[in-house]
Amino acid sequence: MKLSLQFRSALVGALTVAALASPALAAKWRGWNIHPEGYPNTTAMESFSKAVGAATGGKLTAQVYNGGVLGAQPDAIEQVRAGALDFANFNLGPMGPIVPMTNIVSLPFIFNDVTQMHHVMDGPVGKAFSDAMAQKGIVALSWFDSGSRSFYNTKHPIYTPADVKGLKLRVMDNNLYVQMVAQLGGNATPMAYGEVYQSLKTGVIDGAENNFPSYDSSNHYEVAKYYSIDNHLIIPECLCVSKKSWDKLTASEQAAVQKAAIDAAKLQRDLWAKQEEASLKKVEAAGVKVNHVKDVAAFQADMKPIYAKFEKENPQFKALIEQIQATK
Ligand code: GTR
Repeated sequence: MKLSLQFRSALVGALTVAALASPALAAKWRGWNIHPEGYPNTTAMESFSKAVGAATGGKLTAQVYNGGVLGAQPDAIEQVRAGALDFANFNLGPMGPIVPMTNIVSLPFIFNDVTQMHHVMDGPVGKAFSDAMAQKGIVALSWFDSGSRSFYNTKHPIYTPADVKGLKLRVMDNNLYVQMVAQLGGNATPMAYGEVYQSLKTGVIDGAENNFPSYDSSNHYEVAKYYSIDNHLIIPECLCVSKKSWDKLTASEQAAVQKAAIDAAKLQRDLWAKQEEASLKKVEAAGVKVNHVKDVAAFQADMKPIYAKFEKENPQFKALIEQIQATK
């Protein structure tokens, strides 16, 4: 009895390895990543690539191209949908125009803190988002951290909404951010991430908004020396796979890729927390003036019309918004 059980489990083990090592088709996946070497997301994407190769005995290879060399984020999202790219680390900000439900996380101040965002994304709301994304051809396998975003600029610290007045600020490609800056009296310019450094340097824009690790790794801190913490956006990111590529995998390959994505997200979240501190120290040492805005409530109050408009135009998302707000 004992022997036959051992034999059974050895057989199951051997079958699993055989299944993983024999995909329906050998495939070479290409992945999009906007960040440079050493950034937490890059390290996590590289570990995902390695794990996928190892788990499939090299039949499925997943090569990630870093630094945004495969193009700007909105284009990359379209390419993943079309199956021209196989996987990516996307921010849900530029996902909004394609998957309207994900616009909910682009409502300024929707999350109080990162812990609440985790609880939301790891629960039913996260599941609703991934279902909506899958319908648009994007399979979200795990959620990465992206900290919280605040404004930085070349002119002066921002303490009150009045300090935003007249500033030309770069935003990601989503009309909600244009509205957000307009509500504070600034002028928003949607622009590709890769163009921001030069635009800050030449004065085409006065500022932008991002988390500390991106402000650091993009070198924006070298040219825009005032970083003012208001934490207006806490946007989750995904490790996503093209549905076209995903559907070609066997069930056991999908399980292996899913596990690699969950492991990559755990690694990313660990590295993220450390990187936030390291980047803050680095930019301060480089002469950046970091300040907290005086009254976050004043910024939040200015966002009320955005919520009213969004809720009027998207009554179908009311319940989800309330679910998020009720999550601790
Ligand atoms: C970063 C994010 C990128 C990209 C970038 C941007 O924080 O990780 O995916 O969205 O911001 O501002 O374009």
